[in-house]
Amino acid sequence: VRRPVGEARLAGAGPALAPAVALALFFGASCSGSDGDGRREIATHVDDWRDEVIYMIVVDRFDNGDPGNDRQDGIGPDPRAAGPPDLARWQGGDWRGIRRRLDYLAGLGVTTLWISPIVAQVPRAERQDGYHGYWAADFTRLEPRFGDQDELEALVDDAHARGMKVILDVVVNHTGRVFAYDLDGDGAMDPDEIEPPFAARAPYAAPVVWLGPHPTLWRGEPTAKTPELLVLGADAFHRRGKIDDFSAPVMRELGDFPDGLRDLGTEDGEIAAALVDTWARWIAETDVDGLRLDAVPHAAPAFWTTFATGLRQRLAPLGKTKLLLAGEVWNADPAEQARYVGPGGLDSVFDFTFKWDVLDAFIYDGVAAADVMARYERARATLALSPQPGGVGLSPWQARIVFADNHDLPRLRAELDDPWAAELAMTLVFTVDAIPCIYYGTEQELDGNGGPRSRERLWDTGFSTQTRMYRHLGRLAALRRASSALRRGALVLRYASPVSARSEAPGAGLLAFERAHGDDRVLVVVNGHPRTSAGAAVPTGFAPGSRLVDGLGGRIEITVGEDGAVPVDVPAREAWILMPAPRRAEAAR
Ligand SMILES: [Ca+2]
Ligand SMILES: [Ca+2]
Ligand SMILES: [Ca+2]
Repeated sequence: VRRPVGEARLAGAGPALAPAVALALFFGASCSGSDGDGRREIATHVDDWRDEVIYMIVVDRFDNGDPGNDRQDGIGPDPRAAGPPDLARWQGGDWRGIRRRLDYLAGLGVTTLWISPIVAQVPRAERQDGYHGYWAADFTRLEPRFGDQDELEALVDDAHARGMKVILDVVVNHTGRVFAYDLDGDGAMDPDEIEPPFAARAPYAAPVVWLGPHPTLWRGEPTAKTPELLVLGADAFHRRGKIDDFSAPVMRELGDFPDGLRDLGTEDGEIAAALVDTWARWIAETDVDGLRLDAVPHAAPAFWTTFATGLRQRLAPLGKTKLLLAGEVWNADPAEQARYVGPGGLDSVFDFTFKWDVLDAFIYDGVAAADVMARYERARATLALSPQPGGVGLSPWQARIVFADNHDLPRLRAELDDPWAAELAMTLVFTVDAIPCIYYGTEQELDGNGGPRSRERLWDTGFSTQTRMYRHLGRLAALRRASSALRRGALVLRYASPVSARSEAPGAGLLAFERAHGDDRVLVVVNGHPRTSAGAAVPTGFAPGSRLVDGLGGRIEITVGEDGAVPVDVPAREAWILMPAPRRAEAAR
């Protein structure tokens, strides 16, 4: 039972690090896939994560499969409301909605669903709702607007039945606004008690006002039938007030996220262990294949080693290996990303270096291909670390996830409303040596410009499979399926123009790289120039005399010269994926 923010009840800042431990009834285990003890069997469903195409879903915005769960406790979309939807508020999407669109996703070539957080939310604040899922009210209950546990398990089972995997989005750094700082001690939340300034030396001494029930974590083995609850009191949180400088290290780790989210004491041994137990249990109950971890730099690096190692140790004996642990490190500096993928840490990061310093720089800003590829090489050298023991079996570089936009950024088409530029960006996402990720709605050419505006309701589009971008992404995914080089081959740079992609010099904007795996080899040639074609003789690893064609369907046919080079002249903002002629017929099948 959750109360809306504002209906406060008072609780002292008691000794909550020795919290009340309560017994909770075991969730009714799903009938499907149970091992006879009532426990669901879990397994590893992935071979090599580099073979995957990830699709990120904001559950509230994808499809509404059950209007009956939209409103809870009087909070949710108003079916009588007229006019355009208020995208800062709940819209009604749910797990059943995703489940009924798996054909649409398979047609796009998606193999892994990354779904926004699943746990119960603080439903409403002044300016927005918890529709996005990043405002946990409790870690041991599911958000009822998204469905119940049977719905979540059914989604995972249906995905697995067609070879798709599911990644859960997880926030451990903070909860939603579960309490206010009661600075004046009047037992109620006042406006200046939501985000008090950062306290550099010690937690606020004032008591807190709880705005709903205390959040809970589970403790114990993930398969225990009667898990213990760890009830989080005020002392489980840092209580330092607001982060107003995200570059200040202490504030970054101990402060509250904007809008009054509450920073959890993840360095505390008991809390860290319970976070491991809680997420091991959710994975054991749902059989999901990986976690996307939110706000990684806001918890201490040592916490992530505890969390990652703990999950692997608990889940491997149950049959769940190759669990992907991929962190959101909101930083273009590869050295910052590398802090969290050292020995025993996370498997992978979302590659913000690629997004900002390579893709955006090259396509949006016209930075010379040679300069962006120098940044790429620096990132490669920094993240070429060992695979995690018991992890996914790939180095952090091989397992990193690349993207052109996401739920926290303006959409691709908002930043540059040019379908050719958008296609070029997605071609690079699908052809560099990383796991590609599509933000939902890219295939419908949505153009929301950041915040709730770029978390549109996908069902308003009608789920057409005939848009230009849907077909482009489908082709790219088919090429990856057909080519182990595109999935697993190392990247070898073959040509990078040293001049700006806005310059009129010959070859300006040209970038070419090759990927090879076994006998399979492809050459990707890209022109980032918005107006003029770019040509050069590009060295290749193909045998002289080989005939190459464009896997993307362009009417290109090129013969490799005696010196192994190919002459190319690529039109403005176009890309070719060159491969031996017979392979094109294979890829098209
Ligand atoms: Ca619904
Ligand atoms: Ca007060
Ligand atoms: Ca923190």
